[in-house]
Amino acid sequence: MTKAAEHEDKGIQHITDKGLDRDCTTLSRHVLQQFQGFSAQAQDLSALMNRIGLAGKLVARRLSRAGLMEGVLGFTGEVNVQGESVKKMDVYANDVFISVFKQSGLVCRLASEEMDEPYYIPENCPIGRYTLLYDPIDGSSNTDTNLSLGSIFAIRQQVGEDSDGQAKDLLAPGNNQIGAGYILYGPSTMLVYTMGKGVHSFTLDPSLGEFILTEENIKIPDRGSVYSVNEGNFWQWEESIREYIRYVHRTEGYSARYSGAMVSDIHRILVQGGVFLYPGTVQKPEGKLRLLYESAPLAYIIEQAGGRATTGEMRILDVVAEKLHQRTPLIIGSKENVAKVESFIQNGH
Ligand code: AHM
Ligand code: MG
Repeated sequence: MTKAAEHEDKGIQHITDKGLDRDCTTLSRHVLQQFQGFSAQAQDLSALMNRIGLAGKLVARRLSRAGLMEGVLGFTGEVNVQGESVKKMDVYANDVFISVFKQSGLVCRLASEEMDEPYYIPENCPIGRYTLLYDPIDGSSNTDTNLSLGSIFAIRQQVGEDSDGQAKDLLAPGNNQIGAGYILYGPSTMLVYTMGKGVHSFTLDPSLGEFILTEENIKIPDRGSVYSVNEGNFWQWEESIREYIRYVHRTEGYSARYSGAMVSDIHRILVQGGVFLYPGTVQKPEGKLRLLYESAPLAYIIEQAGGRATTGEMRILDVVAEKLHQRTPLIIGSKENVAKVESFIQNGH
């Protein structure tokens, strides 16, 4: 009996390497295929996504060895523009995105959760037509306990000259994003993106150092059993949100899942259905999450997959920002689940 037959005999299942069984599609090649050609824009966006992938690999590499290195975990002692304590990983990941885009020639401006003002790369500006908005580490509170984290990004085309350096064009609605996505640092590192032609996921193969296509044209289920919200905030919410949660508690078939990193929670919902909520509170009606580099890119992904994202009052992608770090309530996920929350907000039931 051969070794394989012996294993089969013992009921040991063989783990096959999916990548070997089919043509490996890398991230940059996939972007080119999306645009069916080698136009200048297709090449720019392919190079840009490749750079985002590189930033993801650098962050993933550091996270995977965090417990073995000095100076990776914990706080810096600084407070950012949002009034939140900054972690060392927030600073590292923010700098990683800056350094990979410095060499890209494509991006003139970067705007992130960790920087008060947009960061200009003057040497790229004469030719760099794009702006990258990003949250370098989503779910920072998970950093020191080896739990899932994310990065979120949006790509926008620069409009006009931006001569006063105020980047006012970035305040335009999320409909103006030309690409968006996230990187999920979980048991494996995944990158999910859209350029308005469906939602596609990639898994980092660490031995190749490449993001390889995992699933194309992902569709979110119309309804799911998961509701994902920080119920510790119950006492601070408007009555309509409390009523929705009471409804969930008395209805069969719901499961609570909340990880502290919305990239994880929303990825679960993208794949299995359900709803993620970060509502405003009575004291802070705009909630916690930032519109331009958290809510809007995730809304673009979820809408492209057939789901919905709203503030409770209006579609996230229609919101016009007043400032770069504007916050917004977020209700996002499967169509039917989002409609149910909306109904509680708008009609009380
Ligand atoms: P961060 O980018 O500063 O980490 O904040 C965003 C995160 C989300 O990922 C997560 O859903 C939420 O904040 C958790 O906040 P809370 O601890 O208030 O539930
Ligand atoms: Mg964040």
